[in-house]
Amino acid sequence: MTTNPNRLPDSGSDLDLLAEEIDLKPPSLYRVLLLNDDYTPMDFVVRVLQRFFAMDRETATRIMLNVHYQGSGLCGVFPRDIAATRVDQVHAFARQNQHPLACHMEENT
Ligand code: TYC
Repeated sequence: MTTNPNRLPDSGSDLDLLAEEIDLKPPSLYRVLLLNDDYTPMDFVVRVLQRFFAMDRETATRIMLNVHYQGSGLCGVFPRDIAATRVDQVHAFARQNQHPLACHMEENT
């Protein structure tokens, strides 16, 4: 037996993997970004940011204008499943309302 802290609690056999040989990295986080377009109304984008990213109206308006003038803007940083759900929700809501609004996620390296 060993007191090596890199060994898992139930280790003891030579077949055990060192903890560092297993993927113990914390899960990656993902940035969710809104993209500008020429057609989606500004007030709709503000509503999207309030509804799906829990922003107050002032913050949502600031982010929307940032996207409008800069081309894209950060909505939030989330674990992968949550980021993917937010992207899907934004796309579904935009399509229901016939807007081309686009939303992407990318690993937060
Ligand atoms: N550019 C759009 C307009 O002038 C507004 C807009 C802002 C669209 C942000 C998309 O993600 C967006 N109506």
